[in-house]
Amino acid sequence: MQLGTPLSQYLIEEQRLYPEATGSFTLLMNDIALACKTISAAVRKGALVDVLGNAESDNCQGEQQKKLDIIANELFIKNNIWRGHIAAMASEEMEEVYPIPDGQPKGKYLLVFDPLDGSSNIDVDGPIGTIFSIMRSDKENPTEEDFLQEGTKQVCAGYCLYGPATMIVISIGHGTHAFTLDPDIGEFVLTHKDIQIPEDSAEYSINHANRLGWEKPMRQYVEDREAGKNGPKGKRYTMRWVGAMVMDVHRILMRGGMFAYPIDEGIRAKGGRLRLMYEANPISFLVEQAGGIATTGYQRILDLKPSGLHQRVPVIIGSKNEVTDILNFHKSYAEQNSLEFTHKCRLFS
Ligand code: AFP
Repeated sequence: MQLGTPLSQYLIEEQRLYPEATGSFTLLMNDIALACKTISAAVRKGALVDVLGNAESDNCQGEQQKKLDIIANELFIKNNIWRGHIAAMASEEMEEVYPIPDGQPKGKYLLVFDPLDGSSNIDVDGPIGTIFSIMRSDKENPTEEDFLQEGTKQVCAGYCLYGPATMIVISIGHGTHAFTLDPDIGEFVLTHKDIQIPEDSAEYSINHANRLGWEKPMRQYVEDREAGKNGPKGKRYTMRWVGAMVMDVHRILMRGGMFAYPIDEGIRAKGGRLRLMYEANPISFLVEQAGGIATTGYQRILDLKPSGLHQRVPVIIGSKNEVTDILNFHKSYAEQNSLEFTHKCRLFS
């Protein structure tokens, strides 16, 4: 596949690898791309079309909704509901599964999404994105239980980043590829083929304000990096934090690094900060397909059996050698404190 290939062509060529394919997945992906272009258009106009600011509602997790959260959620539903490729949807903004209404054709896929990740950046003109995950369904009327599949079962994972350029990054299990929206032709074109996250890096991304609540392994990692040239790595590190996971992860896909939203005492009761089904799983799939590691510190994220649509988990992802150091700290900590540690990693020292 050459750089410059349109997303629609990439999808059809992938479809041809499977003679039994009906084309339903290809069409679903085109619908998702259209939804992302529509959201991108609303994001670009910003204050000009009154899409900034708070809505007069909270989402199902008690978080203040932004107008764009609601608009993006509705655009995603509107672009995907009528085509007949989906059995049901679920989103950060909706408490329960959103069924395809009776009378509309239903398909064999489940679509889970965070319509607008990084909402706190909306009003400051910062980067934001949409994250999505597609799984299979063998039911005509799927329930929440049918959505609770391990991340390894995702058929496709991706995000759309609304940054200086709009980019869609996807993996259908054959590497991670990025397509940039060419506004002149209205099409996503392949600009980053088979992304490989560098194994080493001198950049990490974490909300330092939570530091006092972190567990010892995460504090140990950050203290080592803060020590710079005098630390065990013998080099100076840089810290970057955008507050939108899509952007912090995109940087890692482009040039390596480590991103973490680890467990801390302030969020332990909730299980973590980031949501498993529409944040951690799709992002972990993309990262692993690009040669990186994704873990809770103790378990591989993609192996977790979800317990609910809105379950939260600790997330530590990125360059192999950085994340392996963190895993080694967790492994020792788990041994000392009789905690379960199951993440298998061939790089363990
Ligand atoms: P939203 O999904 O509510 O927009 O939150 C964004 C996010 O889940 C993730 O993208 C960021 O990394 C993280 O929250 C930032 O959280 P804090 O800045 O509050 O620590």
